[in-house]
Amino acid sequence: HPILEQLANSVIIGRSKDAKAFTQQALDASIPLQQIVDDALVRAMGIVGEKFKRNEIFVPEMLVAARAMKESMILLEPLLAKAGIVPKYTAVIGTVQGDLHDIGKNLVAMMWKGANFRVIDLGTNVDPQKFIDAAKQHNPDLIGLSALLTTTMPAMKATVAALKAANLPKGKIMIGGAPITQQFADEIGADAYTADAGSAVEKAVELVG
Ligand code: B1M
Repeated sequence: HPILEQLANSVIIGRSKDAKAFTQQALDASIPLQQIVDDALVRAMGIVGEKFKRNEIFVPEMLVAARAMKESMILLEPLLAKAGIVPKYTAVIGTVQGDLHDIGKNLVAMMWKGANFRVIDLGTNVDPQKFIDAAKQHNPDLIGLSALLTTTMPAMKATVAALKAANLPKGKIMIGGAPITQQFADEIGADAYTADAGSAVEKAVELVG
């Protein structure tokens, strides 16, 4: 649909006002809610993730795209809730204990939302027990851990160990952050490592799908 095409484009280039206006137009044209979400928003954030991965855009562009998506979601969310349309998957995310960096974690969380995940963001400096409590409460399909400091990598290891020991019914563990590597993920038994927010969304869909 041409309106969805325009909505997707305004999200990709991060024009919040346009995103809001095209969302309203799509609603006025009676385009089904799920179609607006899937064909415009999820698709747009997928493209944004791809561009980011290929270094065609950088953090600021990604942030404005996420903000444009948020503007659209402000209009859609109450209608989606009323129609009983809920995100298919749930994710819990947080920055590990001792670590206060949250820009990368927030980007990953926003991209996951763009892929139609319900995201419970525990914030920064999250101790292992808090991850476990949240996992028990929300029964997530995916648990994301972020660490930006070499000194908080042991906290990440401890959190993964604690989550495994908690014997949760489900919940794949994804880790990331500047000092993290695939080798470290293998060492501590995380289910996945991704290097950037674009791959984090691709991998998330692959892990839970
Ligand atoms: Co800090 N800091 N910092 N800092 N800081 C770094 C990380 C550092 C590399 C700077 C340096 O010295 N060159 C260094 C770490 C050195 C090391 O450990 N080897 C460092 C240090 C030392 C510190 C302090 C200790 C400084 C001090 O007080 N002496 C202190 C620690 C505080 C603490 O956490 N306890 C500290 C504090 C801070 C600020 C508060 C000032 C601020 C954070 C603000 C905030 O986050 N709200 C800050 C910042 C901004 C940085 C730098 C400059 C930028 C980090 C960032 O946001 N990058 C950073 C240096 C640098 O990287 N250039 C630095 C942008 C962001 C989009 O990237 O977070 O890597 P990133 O996320 C990426 C990927 O890693 C991945 O996707 C994201 C998007 O592509 N990713 C995931 C991240 N999480 C993921 C999770 C996933 C998957 C992918 O799955 C769940």
